[in-house]
Amino acid sequence: DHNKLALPVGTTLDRFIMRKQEDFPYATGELSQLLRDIALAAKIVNREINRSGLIDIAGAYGNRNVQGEDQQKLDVIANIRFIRALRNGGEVCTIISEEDEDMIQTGNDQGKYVVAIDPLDGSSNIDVNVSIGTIFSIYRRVSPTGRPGTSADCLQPGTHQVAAGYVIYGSSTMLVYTTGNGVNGFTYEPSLGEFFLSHPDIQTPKTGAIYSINEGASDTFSPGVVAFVKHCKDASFSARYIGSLVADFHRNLLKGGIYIYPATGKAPKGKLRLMYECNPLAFIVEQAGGRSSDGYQRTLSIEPKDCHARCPIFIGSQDLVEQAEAFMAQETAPV
Ligand code: P6P
Repeated sequence: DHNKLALPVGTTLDRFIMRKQEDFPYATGELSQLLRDIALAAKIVNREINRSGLIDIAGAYGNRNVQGEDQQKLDVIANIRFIRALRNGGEVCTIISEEDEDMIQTGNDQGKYVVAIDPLDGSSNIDVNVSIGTIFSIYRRVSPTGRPGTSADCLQPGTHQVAAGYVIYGSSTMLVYTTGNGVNGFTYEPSLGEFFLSHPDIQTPKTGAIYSINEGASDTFSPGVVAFVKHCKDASFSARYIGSLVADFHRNLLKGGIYIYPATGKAPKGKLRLMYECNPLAFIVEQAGGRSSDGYQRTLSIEPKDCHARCPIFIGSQDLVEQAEAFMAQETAPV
């Protein structure tokens, strides 16, 4: 069918969005506009990041964000840019952001969508030129339009996502997203200011030989995690941990592998956030044929308790996540 009509590599993001919208007979273009708004903000943030070494904006901002972390100026700029783009686009009524404790009301009370976003994840990596990323998740609001969004609009399980994606600001800048019909990757050409389809219909390998986990915390890993990590070593896997979620995730998505941020002594519920880190990446990896859980439960079915809830994450190639889950199940099985 039309949807399976593969658009040629080199198609621009705009044309791709337009052609895909035609596949949705009742689409009225709001989601398409929303995706364009995100791409615009990504271009602006990309430019700021590439200049950050030159202009004195890379240093710590001084005040601390809700995460209690030093707020890098680029964090703040990225947050401002994405919120502004979503506000001006008019399609989004409410935003939850890693950078803000409370829901952000855009004033677009007629907006049908809610966005959860980590505007610049891995910001501690900015000063050392490591790849960083934006992660976003899009939901249809459940409350009636004509008034601001509610917490019920924001606290939906990951299975309710209508779209999710990330931008990786790396050796090249890419936008990777899904609307529930597969995953497509677009590479940014700064000289033209355009994203071009470079990775159509991404399928993550069913298995792999890369494991990504911060073994500095291994003394506090649960027995199931210790056993799975040993299994990876016995199988001569490569250990690859950049310490920047989007970069670690993107490499494993393309090459196969597993990324784990488990419960640790310092992070008893894991460190990563359900709404704007785990759920969007879980949607993407499932659409690419992979798997994501907290070790026991499918990430997408976790009921969010609050906007900034944390959860453990085991995400990547289906076989590896299933193997890790088997070790976690043994751990809880009566000895
Ligand atoms: P740790 C960066 O601060 C981040 O949120 C993710 O991008 C990254 O994967 C993780 O935390 C690294 O955490 O505890 O291993 O330094």
